Amino acid sequence: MSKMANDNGLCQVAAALQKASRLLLLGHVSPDGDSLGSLTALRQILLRQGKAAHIFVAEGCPARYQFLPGSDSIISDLADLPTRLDTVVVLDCGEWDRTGLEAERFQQQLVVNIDHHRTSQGLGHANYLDSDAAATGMLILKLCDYWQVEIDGPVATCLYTAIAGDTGFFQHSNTTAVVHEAAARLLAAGANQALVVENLQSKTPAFLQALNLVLKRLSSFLGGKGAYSFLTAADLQRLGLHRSELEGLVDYPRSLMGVQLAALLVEIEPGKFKVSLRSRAPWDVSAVAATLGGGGHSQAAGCTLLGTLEECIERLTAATVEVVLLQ
Ligand SMILES: [Mn+2]
Repeated sequence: MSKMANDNGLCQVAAALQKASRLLLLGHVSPDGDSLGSLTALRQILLRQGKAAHIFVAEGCPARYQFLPGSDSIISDLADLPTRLDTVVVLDCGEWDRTGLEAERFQQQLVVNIDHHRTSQGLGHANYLDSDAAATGMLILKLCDYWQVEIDGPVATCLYTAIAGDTGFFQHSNTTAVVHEAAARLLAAGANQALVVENLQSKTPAFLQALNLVLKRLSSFLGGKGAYSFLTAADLQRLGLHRSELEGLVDYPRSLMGVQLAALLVEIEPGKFKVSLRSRAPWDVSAVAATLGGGGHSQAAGCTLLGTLEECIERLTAATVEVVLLQ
C-alpha cells in the first residue's frame, strides 16, 4: 500500500491547509486541553506561514487555559467572526453540533477535519482521522513533521498541553511509548511543563466544593464495578461553576478501587444532563455512550440525557449493564 493511501488523510489535509489563506479554526464545546492546545498550536503554525487564522470557541477560553500562547485572541462572539474565509478547520471533534456552530454557515468554505475520536466519520472535504492517536495534538505534531516546520517553545507548550490533557497527564491507557516520545520531543523543544502543570492541576475553591458533593453522592452499581455521582443545575449555580470548569471531576469516582466504569451526571440546564463516562480497559464506554446517542473513546466517552435525575440514572445504568453483558 502506498504511503498516500495509508496516512489517514494527512497528505490531503496538509495540501488543503497549504492552499488556504484565510482560515477559521473550530474546537468543541466544553473545550479541554487537547482542543485548545491543538487550536492554538495550529494557529501559530499557520500564522508563521503568512496565513490569516482565527480561532472560535463558543464558550471562550476557560481561565485555566489562558496561559496558552495565543489564547487571548480566541473569538467567542459570533459577531466577531471574520467575514472573508476560505477554509474552516474542525479540530478534535467530528460533529458540527459539537462545534457550537451550524454547518450551513460554511457552505462557501472548504472544510477540513482533524480528529482522533473513534466515532468521527469525517465532516470535511478533507479529513485527517486517526482513532489510534492519543490526542488531536499528536496529529498536529505529525502535520508539523510532514511540513518539516520547526517546533518552537510556544507551539511545544500548546501541543504538550494537548497530549497531557487527553492522557490524564500520561496516566490513561492511551499513554503509549509513542506518546512519551512525543512528550520528550516537545520538552526538548522548549515546552514549559511547569506552566502546564501549574495551570492544569491547580483547583479553584468552587471545584473542590463540587468534588466534595460528588464524593458524598457517590453510588455504586454492578456489584461495585460501576460508580456514579452527579451535580445538579442548582449546585452549579450556587457554586458559581461553569460546566467547563468540571473537567477531571469524573476521574475521582473512577479512581475508586475495584471500579471499572465511572459516570458523572452534570445537569447543564434543568432536565438536561451531560454524562461523562470513564472506564478501565477492557471495558469500553464509547459503546455505552453510543447506545445513549453519544460518543467518544473506549476509556473516555460522553452523552447527553434528558429527563429527571432519577430517569437519567436509570437509563444510564440500564445501558451500562446491557453493554457490559455483551462485551
Ligand atoms: Mn481530544
